[in-house]
Amino acid sequence: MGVNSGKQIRVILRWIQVKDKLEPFFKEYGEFFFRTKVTSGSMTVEHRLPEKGHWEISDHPRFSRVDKIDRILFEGEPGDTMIVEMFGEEIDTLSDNDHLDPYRREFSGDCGTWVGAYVPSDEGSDDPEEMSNWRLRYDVEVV
Ligand SMILES: [Ca+2]
Ligand SMILES: [Ca+2]
Ligand SMILES: [Ca+2]
Repeated sequence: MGVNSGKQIRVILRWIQVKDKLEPFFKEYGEFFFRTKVTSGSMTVEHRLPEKGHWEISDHPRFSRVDKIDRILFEGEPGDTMIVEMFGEEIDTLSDNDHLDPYRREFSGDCGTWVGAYVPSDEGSDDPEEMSNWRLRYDVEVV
């Protein structure tokens, strides 16, 4: 019996914001898609955002954020640990895609302690959710 047996958690991605469009200065936006991967216990759940195609995202502060994503990345019984990973790519046709910094956060122990909003700029200068070229928010809930 694991410490989290019989419990249910949910991980919900709220928004992402791109700080570098990874395109030449004369292009207004980049063509982005994201992959998410949450591993807990024997379960690994992956998603692509958007499901097909890409989002056009500028790095102008007014147009750099994809809001209200509200996508459930994981729902179920957690194991003793959980690893949340997210990857972003900017699609280029004449060269390899550009990559955003990979995101990773590990949780362990009682899943009650995992509950919260994981946001940029609440953990000082090396906040995991505040990366060099993008930032994000997701929530962990015990259902
Ligand atoms: Ca590019
Ligand atoms: Ca491009
Ligand atoms: Ca944070």
